[in-house]
Amino acid sequence: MKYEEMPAVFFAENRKRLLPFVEDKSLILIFSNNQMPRTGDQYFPFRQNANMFYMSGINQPNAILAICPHHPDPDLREILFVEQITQEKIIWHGCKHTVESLRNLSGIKTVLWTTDFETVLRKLAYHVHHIYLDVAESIKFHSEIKGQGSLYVDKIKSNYPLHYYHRLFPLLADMRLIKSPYEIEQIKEACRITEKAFNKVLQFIKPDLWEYEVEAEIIHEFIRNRACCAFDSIVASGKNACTLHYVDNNSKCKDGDLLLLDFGAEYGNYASDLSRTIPINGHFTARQKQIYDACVRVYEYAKTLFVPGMTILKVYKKVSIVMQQELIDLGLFSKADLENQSADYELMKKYFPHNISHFIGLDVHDVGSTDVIFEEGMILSCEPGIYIPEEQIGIRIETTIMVGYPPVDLMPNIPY
Ligand SMILES: [Mn+2]
Repeated sequence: MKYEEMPAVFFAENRKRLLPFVEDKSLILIFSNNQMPRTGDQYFPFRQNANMFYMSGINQPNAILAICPHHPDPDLREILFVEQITQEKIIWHGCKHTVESLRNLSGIKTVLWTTDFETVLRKLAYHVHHIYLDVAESIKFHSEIKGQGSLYVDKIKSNYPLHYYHRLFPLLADMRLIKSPYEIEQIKEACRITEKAFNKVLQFIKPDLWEYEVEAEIIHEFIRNRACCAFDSIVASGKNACTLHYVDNNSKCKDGDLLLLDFGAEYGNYASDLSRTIPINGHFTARQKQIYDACVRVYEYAKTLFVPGMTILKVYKKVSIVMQQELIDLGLFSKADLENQSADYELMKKYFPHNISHFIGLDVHDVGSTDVIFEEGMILSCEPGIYIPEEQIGIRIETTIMVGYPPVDLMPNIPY
């Protein structure tokens, strides 16, 4: 790995912290993400299942973590199954890990081959009543492709039909909400790298560049800082900024237009998320400045709301009141229009159609729903935007922020 590994004690603590939340006589199973085949003999770049990384630090496919806290054999209480390290694999791929280095990385003493999993599983299952399986869950996202855990579910359930089965995902999701000091350091590093890339863009940007040239500057800066993209970078000039997830990045940056950038470095599997909107020629028009300043006022107000006790939903409601007034002042609708709208926020959503925030962590849209009550150490985005397609203007300002009294902007030096 290019980045600094996190200490094994972090992963060991996570495993320990889970135990009070599971039944007595339990077995917990977490699976690596699969390699996703491309065509020919290639795979898409591998990215670990966030839960597997969180509990083991292991960044490779075909690995399984088994935790069986009350097993009579102490050597079987924590087991890491990994793909067998063979001489042939070493010739092709090098010796990325030894059994010893995997032990040091994860803090797990017992490292076995994944091919031994079914045999060992019998020894584990015999001593437990409950089996917790990690299957990815999301309110907003569903994939037809079966990932990691779900491929094992049917087989394990049919081999052990009389055990009690439980969802592991919600337990780990709750744990992942509050970031440990180790995680905060990783995210801060991701933010610092994002800042470097933005400063590069500020020096680089001028009329007639292509959006992909700007994107290339960002990626260049990420890689030379041992990071990658936490998500596909949005480099959207002019009217492209009104397409919220514009990632084509293949238009020319025109003199007089604005450029909306939404990107973030991922460092050691931890994400950051930044949006800035800049004038391509260095100068705002009067109207651009008027809309930009409105967005800045909403942004600065919104940032103060990331305090314990709030929720994303509560932040959204408070921000909406301020945003609605700004949109009225920009002449986009009137107070009377607002009183007559048929549904809450209907008019505002025309110009600010997305949410104000999401959790950030091992995934850029991390675990945590809009009704989770904020506690210190939670990390989120703060991202108001104003999009006016008829004026070909889209503006978003976003930072990565940590809940606290007062909230801590983790990108304090990035200008806006
Ligand atoms: Mn975001």
